[in-house]
This record gives sequence, C-alpha cells and structure tokens, in this order.
Amino acid sequence: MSQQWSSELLAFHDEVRRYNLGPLWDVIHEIITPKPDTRVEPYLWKWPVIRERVMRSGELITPERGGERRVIFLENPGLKAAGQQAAVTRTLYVGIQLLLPGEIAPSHRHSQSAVRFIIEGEGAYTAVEGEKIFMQRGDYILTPAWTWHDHGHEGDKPMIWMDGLDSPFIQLIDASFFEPHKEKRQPLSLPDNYSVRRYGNGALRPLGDRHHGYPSPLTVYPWQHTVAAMESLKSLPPDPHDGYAVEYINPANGQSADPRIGAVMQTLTPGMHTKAHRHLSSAVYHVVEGRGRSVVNGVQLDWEKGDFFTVPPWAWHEHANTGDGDAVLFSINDRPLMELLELERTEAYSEGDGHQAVREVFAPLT
Ligand code: 1HN
Repeated sequence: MSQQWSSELLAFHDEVRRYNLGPLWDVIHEIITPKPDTRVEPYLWKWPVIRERVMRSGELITPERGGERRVIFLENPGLKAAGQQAAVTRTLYVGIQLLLPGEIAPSHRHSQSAVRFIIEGEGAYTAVEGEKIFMQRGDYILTPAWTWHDHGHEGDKPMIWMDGLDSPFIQLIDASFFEPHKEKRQPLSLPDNYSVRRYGNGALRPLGDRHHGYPSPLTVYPWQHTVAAMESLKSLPPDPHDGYAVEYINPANGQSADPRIGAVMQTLTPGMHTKAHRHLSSAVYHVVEGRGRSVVNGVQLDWEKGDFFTVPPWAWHEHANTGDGDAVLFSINDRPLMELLELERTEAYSEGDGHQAVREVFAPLT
C-alpha cells in the first residue's frame, strides 16, 4: 500500500506516529476489509493424539497443582501465530479435561461461560450453584458465568470431557473476573440432578414454577434426550446444510442454553452429504460417532470418532458421512454473540450442485 505515498508523506506518517496518533488513509483497508480477513484456520485434531497427552497429564499433574484444572486445550495454529493463546476461534476455547477417581477440581467462579460435553467415563459429577450434576457420556452440561463450580469423581475409571468456554472473547473485551471459593467443595443445597428432574421433560415443568429468563433452569441435557430429538427429526426431510440437527436451548426463554455459547448436535445418516453454506459465526466440532469428511473453504478434513475440527468465521463448509452407520457431530459456536450484535449473516453456496471443489486434503498431525 504505502508505495503510493511520497517520501514527504511517509516522513509525515512517521512524525504523526511519534505522538501516538495515526494517519487513517494508510491503514483504512486493513481495518475495514470487504469481508472477514480471519487468521483462524480450518484445522483438525485427531483424538488418539489428544487422548494420549490427556492421559499422560494424569501422571504428571493434579487438578490442584494445575492451577485448578487438569486440561489440555486446542490451539488454532493461525491464532497462535497471531499471538493469541488457548483459542480455537477468536471467541471460542476448547479443552479436554481429565478427572481421576477420588480427585476434586476445587470450587471457583469466573465471568467466562463454560459448557461441557461428556466424552468418556462415569461416576464423576460437577457441582454448580449447590447442585451435584452427575456426568454421563453424551451429556451436555452448563456452567453459567459467575456460578460456583467444582468437579468430583466417585467412580473408578478416568473421566474425560470437553470444556467449551468464551474465554478468548472475554479476554478480548477485558472482562475477566475470577474468584476461588473459600472451601475446596462448595456446600450443596439442592437434591442431586435437581434441574433435570424438574426441567428435563421438554415443554413441561412443575406446576407453579415461575423461573424465567437467564440462567437456564436446566443445567444438564442428557444424551438420551438429544438422541430422541434427532430420531424424531429423522421422520422428516433433513436440513440441506445440517442434516438432522438440534440446538440446546434454555426452556425458560427458548434462547440458546448458554447466552454466549451456542451448541448443536447433528446426525448425518449413511451416504448423506450436506450442501455448503457459510455464516459469520465460527464453530468447533467434536465427532461423537461415525466417520466422514467436511470440506471447509476447499480444505478436506477427514474425521472419525473423537476428532475435533474448526470452522472459521465466514468459511464455506459441508459435511459428508462416509461410514456405514450414522455420523453424529457435536459443535459449539458463537452464534448467540453474533445474533445479539446483529452481525450474523448466512449464505448458501450457489455454484454447481452446492458442493465446493476440494483444493487441499488436510494432513493432520498423528
Ligand atoms: C474452568 O473453570 C474449567 O471449571 C475448565 O472445569 C476450563 C478454562 C479456562 C478458565 C476456566 C472448569 C477452564 C476454566
């Protein structure tokens, strides 16, 4: 850009910058781009690579010595190169947490929202605001911002889950607050699994309950409920871009279960290949079941059970099930933020048959 400026003007730029001022004409096209110019890359992490490191962390560190939690997080290499730590997209963090039998991850609260998707094990619980919520594979669990939470394990096998947080976004806007609880475990004030016993029946709630709005009165979305919802959709035509997809909502207001982190579960039946589309909101996917491939901005990501991958903002993406059984994808996204800010936009890929050309097959680290 700057070649077009005379040496006199370039000297003026330097002079202006010495006063912590700046000439807009020199940077306007970097600040205001015609479309998102993202550093977030389409990227895929293989589950065996993650799991091996997570299990090894169990031999080397405890949750308490690990500064509260024992977690290996995903880091998008494009953001790492741009100096942003512990982020998969500009707004979303994903980590894989391990809790061993008998361990406690001490109680604390923070201004970041957290959501969890349970991957492996049983017998562990997360206590959130006085309620013990037992974790089972496939469950989706909320830890709304600024709620006390600690984890404990009463079972006998390693427990592994995915944490999703809005921590990169909270860091960007300098909104981080954190407080440890004075006790390792917060006092319990509610029956175990209270929220799902009251609100786990979809459109029904106990008579007289007047809870409304935020936070969601339902804090755990059991796997069987999610499966039943997707099975029910299978009797209808699938969404051309998402297959048989459901989103987790707050039953008291119909909005996203967490107001900052959206979450989706989708089934692709054998042979299904969705049409490409793009939206501003970015997403991180976890493969719950099956195998397949996604094409993200022309990059083919081949995935199987346990893998994680990114869809950057405004990236064309389509998914195909290449296995014999159903493929099931869990994902978190920042759509609630984009919608709140009136920024979300969506576009269907209209060229040819609605599928992108593959220009690169991604080679994951193994
Ligand atoms: C956190 O509190 C948890 O409660 C997990 O399990 C991951 C990452 C960043 C900040 C806080 C948890 C976290 C976290």
